[in-house]
Amino acid sequence: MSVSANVLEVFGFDASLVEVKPLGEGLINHTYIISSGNDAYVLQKINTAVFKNPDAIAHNIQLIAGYLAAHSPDYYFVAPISSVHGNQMEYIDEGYYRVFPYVNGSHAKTVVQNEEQAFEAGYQFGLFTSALNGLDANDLQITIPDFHNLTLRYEQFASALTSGNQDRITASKNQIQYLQDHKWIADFFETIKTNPNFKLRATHHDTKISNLLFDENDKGICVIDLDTLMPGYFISDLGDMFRTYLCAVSEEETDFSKISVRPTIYKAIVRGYLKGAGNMLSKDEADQIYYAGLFMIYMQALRFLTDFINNDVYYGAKYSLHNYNRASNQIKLLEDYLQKKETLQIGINN
Ligand code: GN1
Ligand code: MG
Repeated sequence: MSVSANVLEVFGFDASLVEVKPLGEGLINHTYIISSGNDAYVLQKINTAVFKNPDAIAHNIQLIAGYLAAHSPDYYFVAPISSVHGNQMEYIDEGYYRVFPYVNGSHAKTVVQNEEQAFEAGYQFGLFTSALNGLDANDLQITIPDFHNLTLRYEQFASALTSGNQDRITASKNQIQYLQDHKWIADFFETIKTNPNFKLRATHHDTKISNLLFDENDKGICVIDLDTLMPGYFISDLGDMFRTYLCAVSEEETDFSKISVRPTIYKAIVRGYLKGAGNMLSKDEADQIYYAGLFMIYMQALRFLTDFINNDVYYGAKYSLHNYNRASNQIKLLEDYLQKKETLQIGINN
């Protein structure tokens, strides 16, 4: 995929004067870095198979940019730049695009290397949600309906088992059994949905480490990738940090002997998150800090395996067993997370 001169021009760039290169490892949107003299920008093409209403994304970003400017003027927020037509999102040659300024001196990480980084990320994502605590989450539009509705994710998995690729179902027999045996994780989510003490909050929904920009001293600068910002529960954000920071290798790792939960990182995430979140969480919410990890790791295992069984229609695959391996990786992570439950909770006040 390359970027047409037309797209660049709509955002005020002269295609003959800039350099455009792919950026990052996101599975859903296409991201590029535009170098223009001493300045750099990040261009994204929105995947409209996933985000069926890209204007909802633009609406949400504008809403929180205004809210943060009014209520937390010191909060560092990177808003998209306007096109030559004054829009933050443009429909060009059958695609939706937007451009952010590149934050100078920033870098993104793909894995968490130490407790300091885990603390910093926990802190930044906690701060983000608490800065938006006074915003009525229902004013945000829903960019992907039922995105983290674990009940529905389980149903999608169950229906893939009846309509999906039979060879792939046979090949995943053990993984299917494991996920069925752990359906109680999805069932527990039902009690959260009906508990009035679980607040619907402005939730990021994709708190992997690459969605936080760090400076050269490894201090967090700001959170990025706000496409899935919408009403949700805190367990999505805290849980995705557990899912993606606890282990020293990512969901792409196929040597499963390397998959292990690091209790010191768990504690650092929780300490950072609670510092950023302040006293935002209710008692019922704080009681489910450990569950947040079960919720997200289990959901990601379900989503990868469902996609494998459905011939990789959602995530795509670089090789035939790609989503099978990703699902197996997440199951291994879940096993270790369950096994270390006691150790993780020692010294954590919940
Ligand atoms: C997708 O595209 P990316 O990497 O930002 C997915 C997340 C998954 C993640 C797994 C919209 O995020 O929910 O956790 O892949 N986003 C969407 O790597 O489905
Ligand atoms: Mg994302």
